[in-house]
Amino acid sequence: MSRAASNLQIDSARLWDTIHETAKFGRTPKGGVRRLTLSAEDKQVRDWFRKACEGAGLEVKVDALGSMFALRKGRDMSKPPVGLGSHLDTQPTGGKYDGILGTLAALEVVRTLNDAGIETEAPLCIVNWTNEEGSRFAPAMMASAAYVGDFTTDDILSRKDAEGVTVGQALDGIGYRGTTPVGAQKLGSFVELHIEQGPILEAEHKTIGVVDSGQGVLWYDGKITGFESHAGSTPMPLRRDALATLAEIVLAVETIAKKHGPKAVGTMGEAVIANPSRNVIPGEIAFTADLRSADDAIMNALDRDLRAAVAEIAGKRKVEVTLELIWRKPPTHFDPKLVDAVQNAAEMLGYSHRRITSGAGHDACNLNTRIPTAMVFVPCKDGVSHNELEDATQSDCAAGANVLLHTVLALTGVAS
Ligand code: HGY
Ligand code: MN
Ligand code: MN
Repeated sequence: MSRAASNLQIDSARLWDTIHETAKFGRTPKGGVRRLTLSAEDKQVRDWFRKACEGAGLEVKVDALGSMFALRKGRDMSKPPVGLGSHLDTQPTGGKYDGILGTLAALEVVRTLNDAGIETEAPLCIVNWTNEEGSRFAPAMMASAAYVGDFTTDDILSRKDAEGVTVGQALDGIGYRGTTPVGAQKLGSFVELHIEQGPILEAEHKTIGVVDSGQGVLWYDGKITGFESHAGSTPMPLRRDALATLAEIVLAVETIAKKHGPKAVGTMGEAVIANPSRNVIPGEIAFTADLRSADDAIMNALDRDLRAAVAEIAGKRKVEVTLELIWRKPPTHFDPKLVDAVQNAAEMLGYSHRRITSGAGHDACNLNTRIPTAMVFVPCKDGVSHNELEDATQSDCAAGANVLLHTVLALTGVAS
């Protein structure tokens, strides 16, 4: 690689500015970002991103699920592009960095190559994946999952949010149902920069996480059907209380996750009481459960134990509980060669680093099922994410972007 390329560093201030400039799209009073996928705020940041990519000389295409692909030509266009990027949608109580850092660092990599007049051998393609978060529409990482063939485009287009709006309608609503078929934009490999969203790197004073694996994910939709009745006149032994049932299930999820820990976690993030009233015993509740482990066998044990606990609680309380496994994402083992390329870049740049497993799911975990993929982590403050307090330092973001830059250059090769 030429001396100019090997000494290349991104423009830290410019990256930092873009992170804080785009944070205004969906900014919350607490300083977070609420930018649900395919919302008006998502449109704002997508429009900004398209303009910035075109301003950097990239050709932007949008696929049928709204994922955005921004292509930088290479000397040899017969080679598949090296992909880099992440997502721009956020959780309802999201922060400025989750997904955004990886997508904007990819733009910064291109801007840095442009400033240096460097042409890569293979082309590059920046990607903003639609609906990584899975908060408004399930499952998470849905567009990259469709890209690798886990779901059909039509299946994903028909997914509905809590208001009954489909993905297709939401895409049309913001003008991002693209004409490129899902999967048509080929990628030869993919590298994603992301904040760790956990406490390890910060606790160990490591700048870079060389991500070699990722937890598997189990998502369930559940429904409890008990019996509405009078809060005052119904004797306790006669009640079929859906909310008391839910309370037991929540504690069962916690107990099961702890039983299989430390390589297991369990969360019940949503519960909706139908027709709630303070003096009516709840009769119907919809809920969701999210269980994860980096170990396939533990995932199976989590599923088995959850089903057994739900059946036992339902029987004891004489209520009906349905539990549907709507998404099973096996654990991820990233491509060893690409993981080594990330580690080599961190070493060449002199950053402290360590191998790490991702607790969170990422689009890279889907891409990895089809093409060589790796991830780069940087610390976030107190390991906090999916919270408006999410924070990171400019120097760590720059370090991650530099590792992304040099990992990508190792994959594309430098023509001039
Ligand atoms: O759920 C996840 O792990 C990701 O943050 N969407
Ligand atoms: Mn993310
Ligand atoms: Mn997230």
